[in-house]
Amino acid sequence: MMGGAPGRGPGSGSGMMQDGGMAYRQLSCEPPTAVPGEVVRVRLSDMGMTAMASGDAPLGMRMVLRATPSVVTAGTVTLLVENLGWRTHELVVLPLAAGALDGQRVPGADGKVDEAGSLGEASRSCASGEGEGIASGAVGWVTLELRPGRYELVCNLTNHYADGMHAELVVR
Ligand SMILES: [Cu+2]
Repeated sequence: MMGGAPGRGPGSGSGMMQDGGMAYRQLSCEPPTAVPGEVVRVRLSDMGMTAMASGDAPLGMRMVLRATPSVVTAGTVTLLVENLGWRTHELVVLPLAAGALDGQRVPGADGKVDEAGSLGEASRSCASGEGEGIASGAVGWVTLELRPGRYELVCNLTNHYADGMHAELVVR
């Protein structure tokens, strides 16, 4: 629990005032200053336009997953993931089949894609590895040993893949 008494302060009461409603969130925690291997910075965002973004996302919402750089050298790679959106997100690393492009997977009835062959994920707030998701405004990270190949970085929360949260990562 963060400091501050409940029911006090400008955030209480009805509605939430947000300066510049479309602005990215301020990050609530800092990524580690030193991580192993080559660093890929991943930014997750959504155009929720509201701080009340709970429940499953609808199809057709615009969501973005961007990775920089998109090409790295084989070996130790740390994915540093910033959730700049209003919703909880995550990052899962999947192999990309020869000839396939990112975004071509077909989600199941649950709005998620098959995670078979997953190499790992960053889905904890302010921590490394797998958890319950990276909260809005938080950072997560994961360090992986990646062989040469093509990978797809996805957010696999319900409907997020179909809403645009995928990007290719090439390992040489
Ligand atoms: Cu997401």
